[in-house]
Amino acid sequence: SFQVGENGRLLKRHCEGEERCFRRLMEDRLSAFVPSFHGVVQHEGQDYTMMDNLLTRFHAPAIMDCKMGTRTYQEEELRLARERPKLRQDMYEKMVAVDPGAPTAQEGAQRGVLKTRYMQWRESLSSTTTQGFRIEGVRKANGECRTNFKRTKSREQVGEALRDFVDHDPRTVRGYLSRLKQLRHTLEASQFFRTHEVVGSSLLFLHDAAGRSGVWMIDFGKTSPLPPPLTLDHRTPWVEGNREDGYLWGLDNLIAILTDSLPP
Ligand code: 4IP
Ligand code: MN
Repeated sequence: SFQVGENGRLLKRHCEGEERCFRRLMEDRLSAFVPSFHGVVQHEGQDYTMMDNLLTRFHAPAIMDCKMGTRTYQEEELRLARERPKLRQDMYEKMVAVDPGAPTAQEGAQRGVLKTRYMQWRESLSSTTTQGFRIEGVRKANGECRTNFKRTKSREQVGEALRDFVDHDPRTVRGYLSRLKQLRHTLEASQFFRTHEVVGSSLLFLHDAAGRSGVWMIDFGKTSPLPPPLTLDHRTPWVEGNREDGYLWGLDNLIAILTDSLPP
């Protein structure tokens, strides 16, 4: 759903909610942590969101995508699942491929699972539930790609994957830590962040051999404004109805795990 556009721009399949987030984010103090938004364009009959291609700032970068938060689906999905339950065969198949024992007897007979059930299963299998974030994918500078993090769950497993991503270089870790702490500080003061439920959004990590590194917030397709005067602190545990997403709790854990990976 991505196209590389001209002069360092990226085209992503347009989505109304994401466009609204980008417009608000450009006016927020978080703008330094988000790829710049350049409007919506048409290409071969499709609408695309145009934004900065962050990769062009680096030379052969290593790339990591971490999905933030303890919940990866919107509360709305739960309501839909109750009102109009819809069985997903594709999600049942993705589930069986990872763990043939995961579906219940009923799900096996139906050969289908609800989307929320699938998403919750993915959360508890990975570090989403236990750490408040999960690694979705990594591409090392040498071109080596890994997306098999579905069962990377414990603090130790996550730490090991992070150390491998930075090739055990403490300078790279220090660069990321300083950026992540600035991000945390900015999130805690952001009007946008206080007033939005941020679900399914990722942090994009980039570093290269020249010693450059950076972290940006991406993917706002499932980020939604809260009905005023509701606000979130992004650390309080989620219970249905409170809209909390665990984003900052996850960022706290990510910072702690990276800090622990530094030599004493
Ligand atoms: C995917 O599952 C991700 O959870 C997607 O979330 C989700 O998209 C997909 O739902 C789901 O199939 P795997 O990562 O296990 O393949 P995200 O976009 O946050 O990565 P949405 O955005 O729709 O929840 P479907 O319904 O698009 O298939
Ligand atoms: Mn999505």
